[in-house]
Parts: sequence; structure tokens; C-alpha cells
Amino acid sequence: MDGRPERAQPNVRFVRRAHAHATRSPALPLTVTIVVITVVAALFTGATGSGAAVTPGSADPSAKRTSSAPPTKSVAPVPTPSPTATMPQLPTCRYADEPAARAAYADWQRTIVDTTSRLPKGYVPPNLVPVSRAGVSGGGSIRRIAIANLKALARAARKAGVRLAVESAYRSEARQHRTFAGWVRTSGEAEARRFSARAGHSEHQLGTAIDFKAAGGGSPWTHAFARSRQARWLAANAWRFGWIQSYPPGAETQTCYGAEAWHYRYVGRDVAAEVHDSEMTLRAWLWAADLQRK
Ligand code: DAL
Ligand code: ZN
Repeated sequence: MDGRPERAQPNVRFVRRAHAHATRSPALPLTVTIVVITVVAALFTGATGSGAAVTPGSADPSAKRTSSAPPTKSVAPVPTPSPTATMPQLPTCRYADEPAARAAYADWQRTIVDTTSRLPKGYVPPNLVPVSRAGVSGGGSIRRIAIANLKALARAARKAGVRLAVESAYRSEARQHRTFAGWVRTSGEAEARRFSARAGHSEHQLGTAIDFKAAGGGSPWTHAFARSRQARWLAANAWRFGWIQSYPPGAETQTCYGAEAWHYRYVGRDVAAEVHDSEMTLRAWLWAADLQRK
């Protein structure tokens, strides 16, 4: 490979995991889910933008990027019948600057921030505290509401012999602006948009997103993190502690971003369990939940 990850399969469904092990009944009643998803898809229909590009990256434009793509087989659609089997194909990703839905600080679990939706200017989440309070090494801050479950996640990982650290956490809008601009300088804007959010559009600005890495390791996007024990443990277990992988393999035609095995957003254990069981991407679940005013 030339340092870039493989392209993932286009035309995957709204669902995100081939290996999902749902243990609860679906989060939404079947008919409601199908109607809601159909409406969401209709909203996206006709959207324009680039699709299935996959490139790792995040905080540090100066970091040399090498492959960190997950194995292609991990992007297969769900193999067994489920409520999601009748869902429409993923919409094409889209770029816009529409005001984010549910942007109140108290609505942190359901705030929609993506390539379409932009957080308000001056958005600075309250009660940011160092991630070290959760007993995790690495720098940065997150909202205090996420600390207990970050601590629980890190403890469970350690028990399983998996040592995690934080590469990047909260970013102000100004910092996200610098980060994106740095990537534009090194990669060009079209390429940068495939792995870095424009200012106002990053989940890191919520103070509830973390880029994980291996303790003692380098930046996750430069060390084949996707195939590491840390990434595999997170993919299987993070949701139990309220953390959801925002950009899973196979969803780039929807999210605009390639798989980021390191990027997790805290949404609380209740919402995380629903998202996990729905087999939808976090983005699709949030849009559906917003339509349903859930
Ligand atoms: N890498 C993710 C998309 C971000 O920049 O927020
Ligand atoms: Zn990230």
C-alpha cells in the first residue's frame, strides 16, 4: 500500500457492524424504525459530496500518516436478518453549515455534529476536566460527566490486559480550525475533509470525544492501530461503558469519514446500548432519534 488505507466497500447499509451481538430487543419498534430511517434517508436523498474515501488522521497534521485501515472483511453488511435488513442504502455524505440540532449543553447525548451540522459559534462545553482524572495516561480534557465511565472503561481494559491512553480529547473551535488548516496544507482540502472535521463540525468540540491510542504507543493513525488489541477491545466493549465508535468501517459514504478505530464519543450507557443494539451508526441513530424526538 502507498500509506493510505484501502477503500471500504460502497453501498453498505445504515448498519455498522458485521459482528454485532445484540442481546436486547431492538431499541425502536420495528415499524417505527423503518419509517424513521426511511424519512432520514429521504432527507439525505439528492445529497452531494465525496463518498468512499478512507484516510486516517486527526489532531496533528505533522504526524506522518501510514496505513491504519481495518481489514476489508470487517466492512461486510450484517449477515443475519434483523430489523435493519430492510433499511435503505446509505445516503451519500454531504457538506453543509446548518445549525446543529440539540446543541444545548444539556443535550450532549443527542447533539448532532457532523459534516452537515455545525455547532454554534462560542460553543465551549462546561466542566472540562483532565482525562488523567480517569486514571488514563495522555493529555487533554473531557466533560466531567464522562469521567466515571472513562475510568470504568480503562479499568476493564486493564483487567483484560489492554492498556489504553488518550491521544486527543476536547478541542476548541479555534484549535479545530488550526488542525483542519494544517491538514489542508499537507493533504489538500478535498483529502483533508475525508479524515478531519472543519471547525464547528468536530465531535471533539463537544468535550465528549476521545481519540484513543495504545499506552506508550504513537499516534493511532500511524501505527496500524485498527488491528491492535486496543482497537479490537474497544470495538467490542467500549459501548458497555457508554462510548461509541463514531466512524466505523464501511460507513464513509454516510459519515464522509473513513474508519477511525481510535475515535469514540461518550453518549452515556443508556444511549450507547441503544445505538449498539440498533446496529446503526451513531450518526444515523442520532438523526433518527431527533426526528422521533426521542
Ligand atoms: N477526525 C474527526 C472526523 C474529527 O476531526 O473530528
Ligand atoms: Zn477523533
